[in-house]
Amino acid sequence: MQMSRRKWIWENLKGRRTLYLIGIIGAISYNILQLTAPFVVSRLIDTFISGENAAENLKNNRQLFYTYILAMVGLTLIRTAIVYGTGMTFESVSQWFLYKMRNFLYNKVQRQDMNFYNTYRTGDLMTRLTGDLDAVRHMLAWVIKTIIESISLFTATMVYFFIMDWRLALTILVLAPFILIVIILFKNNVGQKHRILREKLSGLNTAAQENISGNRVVKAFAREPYEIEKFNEANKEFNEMNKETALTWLKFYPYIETFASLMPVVLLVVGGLFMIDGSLTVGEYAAFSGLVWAIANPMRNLGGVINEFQRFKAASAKVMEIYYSEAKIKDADDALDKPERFAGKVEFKDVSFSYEGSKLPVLNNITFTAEPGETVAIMGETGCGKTSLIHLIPRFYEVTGGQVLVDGVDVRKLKLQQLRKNIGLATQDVLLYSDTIDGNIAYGDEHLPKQEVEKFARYAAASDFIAKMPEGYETIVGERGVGLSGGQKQRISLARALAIRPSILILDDTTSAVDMETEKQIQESLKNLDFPCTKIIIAQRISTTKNADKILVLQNGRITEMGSHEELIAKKGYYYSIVALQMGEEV
Ligand code: DUT
Ligand code: MG
Repeated sequence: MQMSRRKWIWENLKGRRTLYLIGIIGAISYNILQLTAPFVVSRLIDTFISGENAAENLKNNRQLFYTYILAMVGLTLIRTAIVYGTGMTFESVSQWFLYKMRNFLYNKVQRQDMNFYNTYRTGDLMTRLTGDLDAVRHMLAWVIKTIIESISLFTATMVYFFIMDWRLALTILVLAPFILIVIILFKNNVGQKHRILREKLSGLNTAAQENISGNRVVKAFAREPYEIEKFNEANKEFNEMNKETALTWLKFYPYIETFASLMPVVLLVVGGLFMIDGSLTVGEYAAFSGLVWAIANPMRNLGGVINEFQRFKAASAKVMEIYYSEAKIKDADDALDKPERFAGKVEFKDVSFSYEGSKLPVLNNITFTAEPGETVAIMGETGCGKTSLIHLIPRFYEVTGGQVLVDGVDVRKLKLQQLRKNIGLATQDVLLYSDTIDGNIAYGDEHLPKQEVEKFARYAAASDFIAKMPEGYETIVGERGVGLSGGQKQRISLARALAIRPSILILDDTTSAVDMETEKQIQESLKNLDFPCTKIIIAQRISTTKNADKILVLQNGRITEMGSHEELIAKKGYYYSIVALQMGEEV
């Protein structure tokens, strides 16, 4: 359940609440201390300069004079110390909050399911974890502090004025409502703008992120000018919205400024009149004129505070959305604990599946079993649902009908972590990290000894080309595997999948980009792995499928043929036609 903004912040300040409250108290106290200097000055003036016995006091009561001066210096020092301490407190609490929250959100994002990643754009997520989160920190560090400062200064001064002369204080309250009205108008006006501004920033980040990571496509199509123009467009929109938001304040500012500047004038005139008619002493008038800024400044600050607050509101909504997002696919409360290695039996029972938001079923009535140690090959034309099918085994998506069972247990009843640790998956579009080849292969098991890394590279027929690289296993591959060929990347990704010694190995077209000879080599080592393993292999080549224990032919999301190589040839259906086609090609 989503809490209100205030509760959310308070909840997440747990651990630093006391410190934060100390900061707030600090801000209140140093603002009250602002009054001491004018107060002491008024005492000084009335006692030693303009009061009835001023001359006499100055002569006989030097002691008191020095006390006043010392008090003023002392209080100023104390005040400075408090200002410093308070600033440090707000800064450290807000930085602590930022750090904690960013880790928490990153964690959240990491644990989301596929649907989440299909919904949110990377650039938008990045904006939430950086700019938006920083706006929340700014709220904690600056906005709240400024609000506290303004309110306490204003209130303290008002109380002091009331004590000095209530009529004078009332004069201020007559002007205040005008300022308030302007402020409310401004708030409504600027809030909407901040929401749009925030979307524009996210759009800008998304444009940059997509263009940079997709730069090879951009280059291939020589679309740089188009992309630059597109970015320029996003940049311009952001820039214009930014200007518009800033201008909103400039539109309201003159009114606030007029009232804020008018206030001292009115006060000084009214105060002057009171002094002339004797109800205000010269000292009091001095204190009072020395404090009119303490009334005017908080009014001036209000605009900035409200502006920042609206920015916070827009940003925090985005941050809180991620904060409260829940992965739909997660461990069931009564999930089975199965810490031991799985046997590797995979069963589909009348499974149907469609992607969220689309009614069209991608898979229908899929039923088959892969016994532990068996090899099941899946074949079928592009778009028939092969990748969708294998993604149901590690429970990347939830079935819409039927059941997927691993070791006889519905995957929805297994712990995700335990289930996925038993599955080695080499995906269709290979993603490698900017790390060494060694680091990429050992991704699933960081303590994998070097000989093991090399062994799995050998299994994946990758050791030869790795040996030829300048720094061998220590060669750093660029972002997403730049610097390697498609087939090389596939082989590293295969070695990575093997390196966790999975009970279930899933290969999604993993050898599509390697040559026939290398593929034969890979098939050979997959047959002779030194650990038991069920293999589910999506492949287009007969050379891969023919040795499988079972071949599934998928057409339009349905299994239309199932059996061994020989059985399916005898059937003279789709599989047979593919065999004929590929044999013809090979000879
Ligand atoms: N599909 C979606 N959303 C996705 C992925 C796929 O709607 O996130 C659709 C596209 C396609 C169908 O599901 O019509 C099956 O896609 P899949 O990727 O499973 O097809 P494939 O058999 O793996 O095709 P290929 O051989 O091209 O990899
Ligand atoms: Mg696919």
